[in-house]
Amino acid sequence: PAVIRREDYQPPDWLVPDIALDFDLDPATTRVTAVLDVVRSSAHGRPLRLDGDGQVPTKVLVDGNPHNDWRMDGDTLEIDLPGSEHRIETEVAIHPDRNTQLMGLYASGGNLCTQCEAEGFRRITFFPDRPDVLARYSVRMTADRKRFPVLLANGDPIASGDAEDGRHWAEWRDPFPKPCYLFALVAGDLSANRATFTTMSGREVQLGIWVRAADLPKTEHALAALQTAMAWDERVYGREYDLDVFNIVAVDDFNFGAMENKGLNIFNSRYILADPDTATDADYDAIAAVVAHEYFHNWSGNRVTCRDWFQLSLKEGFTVFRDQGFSADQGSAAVKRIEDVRTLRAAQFPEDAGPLAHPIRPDSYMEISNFYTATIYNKGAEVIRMMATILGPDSFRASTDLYFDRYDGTAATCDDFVRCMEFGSGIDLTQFRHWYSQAGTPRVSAALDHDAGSGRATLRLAQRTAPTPGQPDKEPFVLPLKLKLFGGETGAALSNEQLFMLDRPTADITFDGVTERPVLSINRGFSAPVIIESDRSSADLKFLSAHDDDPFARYEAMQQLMLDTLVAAVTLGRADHEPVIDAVRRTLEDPALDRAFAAEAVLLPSDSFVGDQLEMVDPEAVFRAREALRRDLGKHLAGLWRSAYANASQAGTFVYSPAAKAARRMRSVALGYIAASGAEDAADVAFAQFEAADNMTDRQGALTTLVNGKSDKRIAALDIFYNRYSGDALVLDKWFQTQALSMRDDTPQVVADLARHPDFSLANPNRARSLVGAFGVNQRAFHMAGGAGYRFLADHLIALDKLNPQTAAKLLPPLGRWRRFDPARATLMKAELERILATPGLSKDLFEQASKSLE
Ligand code: DPP
Ligand code: ZN
Repeated sequence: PAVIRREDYQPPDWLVPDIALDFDLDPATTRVTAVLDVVRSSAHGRPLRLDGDGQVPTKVLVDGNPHNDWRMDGDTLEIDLPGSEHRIETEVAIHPDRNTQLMGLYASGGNLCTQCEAEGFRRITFFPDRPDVLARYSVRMTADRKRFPVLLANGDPIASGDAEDGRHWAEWRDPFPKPCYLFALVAGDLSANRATFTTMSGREVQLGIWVRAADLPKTEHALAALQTAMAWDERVYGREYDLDVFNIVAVDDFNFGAMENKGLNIFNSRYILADPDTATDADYDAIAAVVAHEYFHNWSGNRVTCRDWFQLSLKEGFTVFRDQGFSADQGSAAVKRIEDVRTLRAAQFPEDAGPLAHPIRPDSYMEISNFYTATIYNKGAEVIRMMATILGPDSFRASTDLYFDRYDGTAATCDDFVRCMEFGSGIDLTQFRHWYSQAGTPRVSAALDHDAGSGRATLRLAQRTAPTPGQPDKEPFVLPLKLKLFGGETGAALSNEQLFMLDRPTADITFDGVTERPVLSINRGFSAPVIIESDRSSADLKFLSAHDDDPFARYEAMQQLMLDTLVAAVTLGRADHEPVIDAVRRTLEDPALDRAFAAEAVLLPSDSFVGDQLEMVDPEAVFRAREALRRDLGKHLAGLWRSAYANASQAGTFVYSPAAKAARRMRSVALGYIAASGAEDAADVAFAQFEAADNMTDRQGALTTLVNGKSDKRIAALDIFYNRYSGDALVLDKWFQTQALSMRDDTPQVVADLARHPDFSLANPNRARSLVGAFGVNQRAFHMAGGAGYRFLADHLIALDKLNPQTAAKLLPPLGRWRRFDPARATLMKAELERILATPGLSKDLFEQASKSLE
């Protein structure tokens, strides 16, 4: 496949100020007529080139007349045109019910819907499918009235009426010029939960969340989140909504989480539907975050869009940063930061350390779908966060105002954004731009010396970033590091928090008047997305975990203490569990601590995060070390876990409030430790919780504990769960996923059996991810000796590639991590990558991921 390079960008030869689309909708064959007003963009003689995907036009008219000067160049329709402005009409026939890629126009649950980002619009009609061609759309749809009573598109509804043969039609118009990736239509049998929102200038917006009628009661949370998000974006970023309607449609078959189409968001139903019986607290939180994210795109993405797909992080990194800020404001900001950093470390750090590493603004790609990554999204958000930190809140807001103002209605670049940060603040970000061009996670070593005699402490900092594919040498990054010193004896603050910019390979910072032995608190709030290497002792980490006044730093000290302990256990074969036990005890006993924070702080780092710290991952040794520490924590603190469990078992019915969420979280964490201790009644306690639960958080928490344990009660619980929810796809996903994530010895076999379960299907992306995706990130099960896990993943990727290459390619990365494992495992993993590459008819999606993983 061809490699597309950022440096080859050329502005479009032809612009399309207006497009009128006419859809004669039918699941088997839909006829699409497109009328494009095209304008030659400069004095060039090149033909008009319109992207397609596998179709040939059934009609081509130029200025109303049949036209013969056209040809197909592969999938591209090329038309010779004499003048500088023409009206082009094409017609194609497409087949939604055969569209298993879920890109373009497709059928889901009897309804028709679209997904066009990144390059799906070309599967609907011929068009310059690139984000810098902005058009005003008018859309007419005709469809069977019974099957498709609701017809939605972008913008505002204009007119509707009856047609012949039981059909009806509707017209929509979107006054805002937009790139074609934001086009959407939906035709279906749907009902709306409606509300209004009055914007800051007093306009009333009609809101609608469209679902199957039976699902209407599950849309309340999403609708409330939408209203909250609209108000938040006005207050925090000064952004007002711009159309008279805002619709969201939930569909069951969806590659992404959701899509920000102008005025008509289309969502994976997992990010809309919730009630206490079927959704966990984490689901509720994710729904609010994704609803906000897609809504925020109306400005960061739609009003200001991307010049080309290399700029994807311009909208995604910024919008993730915006949704993180929104979520932080809805509950515990400290816990939200912990969760976001955990996600970054679980998904992005491994990407940066592996064969698929790329900068947040990549230089090349074969298939853009492969670049919807944790790097573009989550590291992209961290890069925006660093600029916000460097600028300070007022300058940052002035700079985002400037950005929205200056680039409204245009297709911009990452550099345009950074330049607005510079203009708005007067701060030079020249060197900071390395974050856009260089991949890899910087490592910062921090060594603190103290001379008691002179009262001087010296902090020696050094940064280095390992080579990544195509980038052997790195320039130093600008790292905003928040620092503070505490007295190791008195616990007093020895300095104020300071923001130090590490912009050279090394730097020394001196602190005077340091009269007692100092303890270093560094990268507070995770102010830079780096790995800190410091030589802090267990005693110092234990101290910080109890005394640091930055909640993230406190969490981090505990994590580091746990990691050091687990790494020692794996590499030396023994470890002293006492400091961790002591630190966890203090956290549980500290009455001043928010329970939500405490529940996160006492969790051990995941198997894979421990593995990431090792020269070479030994999955079984990591598993054993972690289990041993869990067992000791469970046993030594048994009384505390029991009382934490009892205290968290609130009476009364379910409420979704920060305090109730914190209690449920602590309850599941405590239950996990009670089970880890080997207590004889653990399975009974878990099963009782499972049966008595009036909400999914408690029910799934108990199920997870049982599914990780040895008791036969897990079989009963799984059966009860399955039967209770057999009609609910989103909950069945949890049933598959919980088993795929189990730490039990038999997980590979269980997963292989589940892949033959009648409810398993690769055709639905959520279901594929719930089993195949979850298994791939279960470090112990996936890497069990013999390579059965590798074969399982490769078999399913090859099968899924034939249906939905985009979703298949996203599940490949676990196989690409072979360099991190012993030669026996590495050989088996490489063999599976080679087998994938040798598959006839492989998609470019999977080809790119597999071939880069072998390089
Ligand atoms: N729908 C995806 C997102 O919002 C891609 N834009 O991130
Ligand atoms: Zn997004």
